[in-house]
Amino acid sequence: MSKEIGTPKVGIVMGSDSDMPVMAKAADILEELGVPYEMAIISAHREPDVFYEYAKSAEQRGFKVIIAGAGMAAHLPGMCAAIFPMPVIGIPMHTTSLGGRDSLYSIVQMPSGIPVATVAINGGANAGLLAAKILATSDAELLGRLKNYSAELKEQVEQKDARLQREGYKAYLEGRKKG
Ligand code: RP5
Repeated sequence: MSKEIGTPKVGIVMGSDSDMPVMAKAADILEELGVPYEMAIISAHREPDVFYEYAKSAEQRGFKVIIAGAGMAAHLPGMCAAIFPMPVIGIPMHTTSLGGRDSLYSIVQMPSGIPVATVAINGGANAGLLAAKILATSDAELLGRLKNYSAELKEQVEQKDARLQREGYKAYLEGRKKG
């Protein structure tokens, strides 16, 4: 369990510490948007009893969304969705053997009745954003922060295009290589 800003509203859970660099991107976004979360490493396969307790108690502990990341035979998100009654967002991990398609198919192909909102392979940041957007449906201040976030993204693209128009593509590419 880790970093908290108030009572955690989002549970971030991963099957192994090898997933942490991707899961950290979800945590970074939630911190930027001021959404309290709790992070845990829990393996559905290696410690099913601990996993069951986590998923079973998540609602009572105040979680409104769970972000679950796993790789290979990635059952953690789907099993969270089977037990936790609110939204579950799944992050398929990139894998060396099958490039993450194993994780993606394991997470996205849920049976009817048990949905997992699956983001891209290694899509940690989008998982954090999606969790925040779900919470923003009943939190006007958070919605405002999300709108500012989107406005900043737009501004970044506009600045890049202005630079391209100013410098031309050759100088632009040189600048990218240097810095
Ligand atoms: C999954 O197996 C984890 O989510 C991880 O992505 C993958 C490999 O785990 P480690 O062998 O690195 O612990 O359960």
